[in-house]
Amino acid sequence: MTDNTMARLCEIKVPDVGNVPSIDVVEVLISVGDVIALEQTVATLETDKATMELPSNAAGTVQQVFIKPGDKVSEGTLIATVMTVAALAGAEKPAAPVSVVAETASKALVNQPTPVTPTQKKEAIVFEPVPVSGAKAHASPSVRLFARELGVDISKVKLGSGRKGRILKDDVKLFVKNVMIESATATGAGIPSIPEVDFSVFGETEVQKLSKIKRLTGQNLTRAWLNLPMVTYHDEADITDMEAFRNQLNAEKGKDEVKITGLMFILKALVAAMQQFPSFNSSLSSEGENLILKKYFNIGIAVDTPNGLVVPVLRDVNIKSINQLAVELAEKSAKARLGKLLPADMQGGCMTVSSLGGIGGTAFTPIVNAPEVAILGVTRAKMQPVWNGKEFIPRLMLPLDLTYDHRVIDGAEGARFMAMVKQNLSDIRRLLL
Ligand code: CAO
Repeated sequence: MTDNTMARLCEIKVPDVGNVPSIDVVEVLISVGDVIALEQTVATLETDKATMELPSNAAGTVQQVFIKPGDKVSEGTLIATVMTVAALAGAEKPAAPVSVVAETASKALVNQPTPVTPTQKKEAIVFEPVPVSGAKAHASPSVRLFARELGVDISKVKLGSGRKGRILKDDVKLFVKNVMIESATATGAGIPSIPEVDFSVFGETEVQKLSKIKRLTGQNLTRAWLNLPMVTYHDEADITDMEAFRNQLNAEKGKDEVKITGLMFILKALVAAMQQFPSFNSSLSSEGENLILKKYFNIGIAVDTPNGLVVPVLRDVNIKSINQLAVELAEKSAKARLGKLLPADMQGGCMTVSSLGGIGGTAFTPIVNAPEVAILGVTRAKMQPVWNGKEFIPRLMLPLDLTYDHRVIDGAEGARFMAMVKQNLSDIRRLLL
C-alpha cells in the first residue's frame, strides 16, 4: 500500500538552458507563503537572446525564495523551495526541474494521491507561455517594461491576443488607445476647448446652473456626436389621408378620452419599417465588430420638460394599438414633465422619435441616441401644392428627418427605409399587412 500522507519539500532550480553561463533575473513572481499552482510562472529570466518564464513543477506553499530581480543565475541555481501537500503533490510534473530534498510525514493529510517520484531528467526552460493562475498578468518582461513605460497597469489589460492569452505589445497599445478614446469621449479631451470669456465686460449677466437632466443630456449628446459618423436624410410624407382618418377617430372620442396625434401613426409606420430593415433595430457592439439585432420594438420619445429633454420608452410598439400608444404616451409625457420618470421608464429603447411638429419647423438634424443607430425627427406638417402629373393638388406634407449611424446604415439603405416609412404613412392600410 502506498503512503499517501506525505508533505514534501521541493526545490525549484534553474534547469538546463543550453550552455548559457549567466542569466538575468528580471522578475520574481512568488513570495514566501504564496500558494502556487503546478506550472505557475515563478520567475522571469532573460538572456541577451530570449526571455524565459520559469514554471513551477510543484504545487504547494512557497517556503523560501532565493533570488531577486537583478540577480544572475545559471543552470542549477536554487530559485525557491515549495512545501507540497499530498493532494497537490499528485499534480507534480514528473519531468520537471524540481528535485525532492526532504520528506516529512503528516498524519493529518490522509486519503491523498501518492506523490509522484520526480525523475532526474532535465528539461530546457519552456519558452512558450503557460497560463498563470491568480491575478498575475501573463506577459513577457519586455511587454511589462513597455507597459510600465506607458504608465499602464498591466493587470488591467484583460485580453491577451498571444498564445494562451499572453499579453503582447499590441494588446498594450490597444488598451492605451481605448483608454484615450474613452476619456476623450467623456471629457472632450483632445478637442480644443472654447475659450472662457468674461461676458460681464460687455453688459449685465446672470449665472444659472444647468439642471441635472441638461448636464446628463449634454454628456450623452457630446458622446454620440464625437463617436458616431452621422448622416441626416430629409424627406416628406403625404399624410393627407392619415390626417382625415385621425380627425375622424378623434371626433368619435368622448371629451375625457385621450386624443390621437399624428405621432401614434408615425410610431406604427416606423416600427413596420424597422421590421423590414432589421439593421435599424440594432446596436453596434462596443468594439465595433458585431451588430446586435433586437427582436423587440421599443421606441423612445423625446419629451420636452421644464428641466430639459427626457426620453421615455414605449415598449412593444409593434403589438400595441394606436389608442393604447396614445394613452401610454400621454401618461409618460405627463410623468416626464412632473420629473417623475423612473430610470426603467427610459431604458431599453431601440430607436427614438423626436417630434417638434407641435411647435413648428421645416427640418432639423436630430442626434442619434447612441447606442441606438437611428433617430427620426418630425417637424410641422403643412399643406403644399403637389404635382400629380396633370395638376397641382393640395396635400398635407409631413417633413421627416432621419439621422443614422453611417457605420451601420449606408445611404441607400437609409433612403429605402425612409421610403417605407413614407409609404406606411401615406397609406396606413399598409400597417395591417
Ligand atoms: N404637424 C402638425 N401638427 C402637429 C404635428 C406635426 N408634425 N405634431 C403635433 N402636431 C399638433 C398635434 O396634433 C396637436 O394638435 P392639437 O392640439 O390640435 O391636437 C399639437 O400639435 C400638440 O401636439 P403635442 O406635441 O402635444 O403631441 P405629440 O403627440 O405630437 O407630441 C410629445 C408629444 C411628447 C413628443 C411632444 O409634446 C414633445 O414634447 N415634443 C418635443 C420633443 C423635443 O423636444 N424634441 C427635440 C429633441 S432634440 O433636441
